[in-house]
Amino acid sequence: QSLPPRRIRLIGVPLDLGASRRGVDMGPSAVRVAGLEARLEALGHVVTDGGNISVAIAETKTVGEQNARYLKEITETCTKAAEMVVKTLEEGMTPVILGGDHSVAAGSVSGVAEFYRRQHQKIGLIWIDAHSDINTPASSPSGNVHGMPLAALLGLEPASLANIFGWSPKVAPENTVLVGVRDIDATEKENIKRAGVTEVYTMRDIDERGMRTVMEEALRAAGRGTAGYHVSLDMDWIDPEDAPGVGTPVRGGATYREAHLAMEIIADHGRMLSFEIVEVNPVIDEHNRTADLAVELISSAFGKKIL
Ligand code: 5AB
Ligand code: MN
Ligand code: MN
Ligand code: MN
Repeated sequence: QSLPPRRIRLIGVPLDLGASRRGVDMGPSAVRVAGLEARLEALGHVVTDGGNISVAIAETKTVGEQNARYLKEITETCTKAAEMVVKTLEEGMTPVILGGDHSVAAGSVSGVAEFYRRQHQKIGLIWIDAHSDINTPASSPSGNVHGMPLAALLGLEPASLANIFGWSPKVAPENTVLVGVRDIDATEKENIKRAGVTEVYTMRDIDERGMRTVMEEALRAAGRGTAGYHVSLDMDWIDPEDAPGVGTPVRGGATYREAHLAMEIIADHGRMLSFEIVEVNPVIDEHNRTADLAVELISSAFGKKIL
């Protein structure tokens, strides 16, 4: 349609070690089965499926430290994902990462940041989620690493995730934007301050000011002085009525239409560098509805228009 066609590489990361509910490792498969490649190609994009990054399974590993469970294995997987993202960008393609639990973002965002750093450019980050994912091992109530990737990317902890490619932070706080949050741990509020993130748009902001205004402000902040931004979309952002297949559902999320509008606005702005969809859990989904919605939202972010 109206957006210039892109060359897209799908990168599956069947990781569930970061979450306590099992099954998000089947997320990449569910999103593929829902027809992602064909839907993106119907929009004029050229899509190659890069397959999956290899991931350890819980049954063959030990938990490690209880305050950051499976951190070693998660770091290995995130590092591989980061390298694949760099390679994809070097080849002139747009990475679309299919999670997996949200800890994969520590890898994908590191990859995008590394690629642009080599060109002396910064990147922005749009974090769309019911949660703020800014716990550290010390602050986490669960020890689940999928609640920590944003802390790592902003240069807090876990250190092994923060230091992928040997440097940190991967994103500046002023270019990091949270959208749709509604369940933030008390300890995370401290970490948001500590990291210096001010661009936090809660569900209340969306209720009061509307998705349009919120997205315009969010994209402006993420885009200021950067090459563009990575979009990290946690499906639990959407109301569980429409996206039941997620491990940590929270009532009061974005509606079907609001979610589409946000993606359409991202497409209109044309500055998205890479995209990722995480936390689709087929084990608790209803007839693949959440994966179907994920495909619809990715299509909107890549230029699908009603007319
Ligand atoms: B998700 C919680 N804050 O740290 C924690 O789904 C939930 O990637 C984290 O946003 C949710 O365990 C992680 C209570
Ligand atoms: Mn193809
Ligand atoms: Mn998340
Ligand atoms: Mn979440």
